Amino acid sequence: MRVTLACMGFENQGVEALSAFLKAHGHEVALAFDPALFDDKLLFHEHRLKSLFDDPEPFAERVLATRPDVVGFSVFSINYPWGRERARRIKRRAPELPVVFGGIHPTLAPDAVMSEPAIDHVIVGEGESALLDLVEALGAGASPRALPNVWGRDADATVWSNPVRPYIRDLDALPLPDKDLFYDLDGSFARAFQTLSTRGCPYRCTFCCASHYHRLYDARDNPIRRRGVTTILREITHFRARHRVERVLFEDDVFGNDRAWLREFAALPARGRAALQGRDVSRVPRCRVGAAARRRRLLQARARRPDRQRSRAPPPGPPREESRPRGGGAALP
Ligand code: B12
Ligand code: SF4
Repeated sequence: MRVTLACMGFENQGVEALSAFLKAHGHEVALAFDPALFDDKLLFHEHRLKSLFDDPEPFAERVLATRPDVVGFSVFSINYPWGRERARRIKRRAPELPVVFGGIHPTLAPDAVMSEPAIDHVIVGEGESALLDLVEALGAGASPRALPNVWGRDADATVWSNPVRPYIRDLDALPLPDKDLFYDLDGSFARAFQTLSTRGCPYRCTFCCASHYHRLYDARDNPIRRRGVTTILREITHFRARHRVERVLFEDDVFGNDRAWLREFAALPARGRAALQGRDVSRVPRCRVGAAARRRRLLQARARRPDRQRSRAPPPGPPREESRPRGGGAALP
């Protein structure tokens, strides 16, 4: 089967994982990438210029030109409307072509996504095996009605759904991500090499959608899974040999919260000089909790360095007028 995966704005590790998995099982994958000029939902938004470039029709044509048997959209909440609009255009031109949505937004709100008639299936949670099963069922003309993680719609428009299968525990058994999908399109994607050392987050911050996974999956199924240091090294070495990698960015929700793993990882530059020498390896503080912890550590480090503290202290002398307590009241402790 030929699957076209569609996404916008940025390199997408979910798409890379799905593509690698489908290809490892003998399917063909094409990428339909929309750079979403002037409205990439993160860095650049310029309304007037955006309206010049934001035409869903050519994108739908591009998807159909790849001659897919199945089209999959990967979306967050913020770019779901982008995907929905393009799915509508595709459906208008090719009503029989199955359109599947996956990613964090369909995982959080599958019923809302399924209420869109242009979308035939939603896959919630981890997508590798679920998408493979769905593609193979569709290819064989079999019913996808009982496939775990998969949502769909009957002929009478009744929406059906299935519980999820367990998490993939052994991340090292997965094929390396298909980064060439993006790198062949634009080599500059490789410069900031995005990777992950884990999947999932063990915490349940109420404001964060990562906590939803604790509700979606069996409570006994620990969401955090870790890749081996050797696998990560193999991945970086593999892509560095083919592309110009300048920085390595770890996009984990929680990075390095396992000390034994971290010790092994810390020894990685010594072990893998060919892969990392002279490279800038950083952990992107995606997670606000991670960022807050980092800030706390910085403050603690600063507190231990009195010279730094002094340089930030207000100049000697009486307090400036505006910083005195107002109304003659006592200063708060
Ligand atoms: C890396 C990352 C980024 C990168 C890359 C984004 C990208 N386009 O991929 C950058 C820095 C660019 C980024 C930007 C933003 N991000 Co971000 N990002 C992440 C992060 C940390 C990791 C995502 C990842 O690569 N996961 C690893 C892959 C393997 O997993 P996955 O993506 O979930 O994919 C699996 C399944 O979801 C499923 N799947 C995914 N796609 C599809 C498609 C189909 C067809 C199927 C069947 C299945 C499927 O199968 C995949 C394999 O199992 C997540 C947090 C997280 N843990 O998910 C936040 C997260 C996705 N980001 C978030 C947000 C809010 C943003 C921004 C909107 C931030 C902003 N503007 O302030 C922008 C959006 C930019 C854009 N246009 O995409 C939120 C999304 C919340 C929501 N409800 O949508 C998250 C969940 C963080 C959070 N906890 O709040 N982000
Ligand atoms: S905010 Fe961070 S620590 Fe909290 S649930 Fe989300 S990803 Fe996990």
